[in-house]
Amino acid sequence: MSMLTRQQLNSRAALSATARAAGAGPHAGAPATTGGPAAGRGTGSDPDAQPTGGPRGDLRFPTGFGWGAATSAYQIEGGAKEDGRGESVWDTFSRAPGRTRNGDTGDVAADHYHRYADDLDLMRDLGLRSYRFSISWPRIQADGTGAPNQRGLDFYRRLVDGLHERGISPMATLFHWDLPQALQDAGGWENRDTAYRFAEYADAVFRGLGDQVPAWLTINEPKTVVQNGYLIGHHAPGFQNPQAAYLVAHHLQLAHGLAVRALRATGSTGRIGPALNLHPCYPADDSAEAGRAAHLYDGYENRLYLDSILKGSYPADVLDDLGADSWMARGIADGDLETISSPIDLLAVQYYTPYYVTGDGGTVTRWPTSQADWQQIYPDGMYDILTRITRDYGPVPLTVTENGLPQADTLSADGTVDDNGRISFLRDHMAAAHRAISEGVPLESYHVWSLLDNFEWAEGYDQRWGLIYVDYPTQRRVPKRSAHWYREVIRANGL
Ligand code: GCO
Repeated sequence: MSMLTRQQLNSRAALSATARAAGAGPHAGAPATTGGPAAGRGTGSDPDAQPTGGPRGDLRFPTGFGWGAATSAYQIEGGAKEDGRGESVWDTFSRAPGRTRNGDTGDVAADHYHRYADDLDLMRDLGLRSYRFSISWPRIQADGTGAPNQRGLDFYRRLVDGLHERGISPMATLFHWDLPQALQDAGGWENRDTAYRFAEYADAVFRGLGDQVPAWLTINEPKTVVQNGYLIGHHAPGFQNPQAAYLVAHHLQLAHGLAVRALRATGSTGRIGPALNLHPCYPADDSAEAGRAAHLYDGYENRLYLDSILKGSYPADVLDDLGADSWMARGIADGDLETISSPIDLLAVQYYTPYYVTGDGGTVTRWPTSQADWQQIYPDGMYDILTRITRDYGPVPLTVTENGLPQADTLSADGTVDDNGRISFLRDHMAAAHRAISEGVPLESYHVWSLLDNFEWAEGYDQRWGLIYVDYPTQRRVPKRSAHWYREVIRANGL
């Protein structure tokens, strides 16, 4: 199977298309026979299940555990033309006809740029201990180069100060996909120079905010840029070029390493690491072919990012599969892997779904899916990925920076949003994380994706991922039932 075909199957978009074409709905697929490490313990939670009540305190988390929630700039801020913000690839992409559902854009989104103070109060009411947000590169450098825009830095300074005033620890992502369009016009992530531009931007942010931000994340989900942005073209910049895709994978990781070094060079005591979406890849059956295919799939999904950052080498099976003449292989310069593997302080894990890989390199759906049909609900996958990292890469401090599910939540006439399926999902995944901690995994914090309903990329506003409902016409916020439940979890420090 060609690289493109496999990687198309590999992406969320293609996965859902495949599932739809096969008529696969919830509960499709046979039960695992071997099913990999988690076989036999599957507890895919039912998205329609009723919660069994509030937290009972049976599963206590370590003292000081960092209960949090996450967002990203383009998905919530709006304020697209304010205070000197430049254009990003997502402005261009979402405004192009047919690229997003209903033609939705992030021009207004949840209007967080204007409502951040109210949103900070909502975070305080939830009792959050940690808030993960992202900084919009085009607010800091409209064209991706040059002196930082003070008004952009000031916005994030106000946000960070507001978090500290409310006792919430800031965790800032430097790049959550909103590349300045001017840099895209100069070749984007295909151009090695973009990695150096990123390091300059990171340095400007570190100097502007550094003393107030204890934890930094470099690149959010490089794999999604590779797969959705450059293989499927379903995300900005919307290309379909497998050679370019893996060169981009290398340059994104180079950018990560350069930013780690830039932070150290400022003398900051802040911590830093990448934010990786990781997927356990299980063989779909017990054939040798499925075992081999699942291993290579794991290479593309996980080891292509983990081995390089944590061990200083790309996985040989993936490099072999790409070929010695691939653009990526030819783009790796001497010293790059030393840069990429610069020591990190924490590894951010984003867990949404497992993959079940067949002997021909395709995938099958085994568990109920959420409104996002690429997402199979499988809490044990959280346990498997966390324990696997510790087993294979040593005791690197871990934070879960995204976990959650979308639902078609509605605001009822009495002003409530009953998202019981989300409560079940979160409870089961938190329990899986707790099990990993109790077996020695150094997991420090957990962030729900997401704090607020927001712009879900190509899906526009149809999928609601928030703990807090956003009524877009009025921008009114309504904490969902899951938000009330989460507040009690935080208060009890457990389930
Ligand atoms: C990602 C991003 C988030 C998404 C979330 C739900 O993982 O794609 O980090 O921006 O909104 O994951 O799909």
